Amino acid sequence: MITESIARIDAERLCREAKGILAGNVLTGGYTVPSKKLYPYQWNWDSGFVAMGFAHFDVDQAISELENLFLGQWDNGMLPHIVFHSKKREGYFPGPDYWQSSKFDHSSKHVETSGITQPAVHGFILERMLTMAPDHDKLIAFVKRIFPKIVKLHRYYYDHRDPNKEGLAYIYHPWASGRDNSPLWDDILKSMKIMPGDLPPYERFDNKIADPSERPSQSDYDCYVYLMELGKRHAYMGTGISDESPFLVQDTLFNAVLIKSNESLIRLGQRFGFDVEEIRDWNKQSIRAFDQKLWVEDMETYAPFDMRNHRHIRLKEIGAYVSLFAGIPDEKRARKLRNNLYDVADRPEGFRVVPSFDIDHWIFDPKKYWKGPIWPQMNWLIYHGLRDYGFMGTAKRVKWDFLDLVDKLGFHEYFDPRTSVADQLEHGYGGDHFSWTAAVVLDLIAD
Ligand code: 2M8
Repeated sequence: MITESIARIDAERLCREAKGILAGNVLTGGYTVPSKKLYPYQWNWDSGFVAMGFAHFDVDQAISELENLFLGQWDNGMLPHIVFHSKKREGYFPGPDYWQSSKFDHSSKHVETSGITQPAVHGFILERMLTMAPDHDKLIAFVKRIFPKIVKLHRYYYDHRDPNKEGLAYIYHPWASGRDNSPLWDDILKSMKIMPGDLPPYERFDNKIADPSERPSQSDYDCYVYLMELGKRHAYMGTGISDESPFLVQDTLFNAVLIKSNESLIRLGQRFGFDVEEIRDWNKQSIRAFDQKLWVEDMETYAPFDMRNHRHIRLKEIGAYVSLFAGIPDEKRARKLRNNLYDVADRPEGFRVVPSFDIDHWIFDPKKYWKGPIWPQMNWLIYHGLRDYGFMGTAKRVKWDFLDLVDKLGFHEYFDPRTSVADQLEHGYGGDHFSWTAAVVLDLIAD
């Protein structure tokens, strides 16, 4: 039996601080950075959660957040993972000078951006914003304006990222998964043959701002740059990428988020008089393909599929649980997923949920970025998934473990899942004054 930990938190103080952090991370122009020092531009899925956070106390800013993000949408529909509104070069690598997006005809005509994408949270975020301010005229007008842009983004995935027309979109860079250095990608990255001259000279920025022991390794970074070079060679689109990329993955989290957003678009479209037949067709096929292709019975979980090597990536990790949020598994599979969580939460050695990677695997590292720590937006996604399936005890545990961590350790980017350690630490890991942490705190407390 899972033991519920309803933490005693100072909700009023947390909300006050969360609002202050969000407001403090808004830059001129009306968009929000994830964390001023570490991520000094606008990030894609971060901004989705940020818009949800703002919708609790400043709907105008929530709208401005997504308006600004979609200025970066490419003419082909792709929504990049970073939008560089500011001309100021912040020293960030890879910055606008590296990506050179404006060289390509099908890129955004408004701003410079990166050339890869991130999970498409915008559909369900929009629906959530609307539940907070259902009669807000400006928000309703905005929903009508942005709806076709989100559909265009989804169409890009189905037209350009699904070569076999299976209903599952691929990613060709770990950063597009949102879980940069997850052990999921290790075997593929290790198999990549990088020759002298394949990489341009580059200087990392991230490990100068955050503790290098909490960041991806140098060899991982070389692989990231290799894949960006490959993307750039193919103008960041087209069959060249699916023909050549050693990294070609149908990811769990990425596709579950797409499915959930499709679902929200169907409801929003019906309410505001848009034709939703195309979205219905996509989603029917995607749900079936996800459930059939990504489920690995002997592991009792979903796993990403490595299209280049025609095999599942057989590791237990956090992306699988997002399937609950998307309503994909039947009751039996949902229970199996929930039982995996039980197992982590009830360990005598003491873990908060949800660690981002399998705590029994030798690679598990409770301090290292996506190799083990707890992530705010992931707890939010999993909390809602569990709740929708009626697993209330586990859902509450996911919610309160996270809120308690923020209460004790501050508004950080990610957190140590070990109770013995977390109770002695003075702060969380990675960047501080972190925007999505603040946004998720506001939404979970209000829930
Ligand atoms: C992390 O990713 C960036 C690259 O995009 C990085 O490591 O430099 C990830 O956690 C990603 O999911 C997140 O959107 C981004 C900004 O918070 O940071």
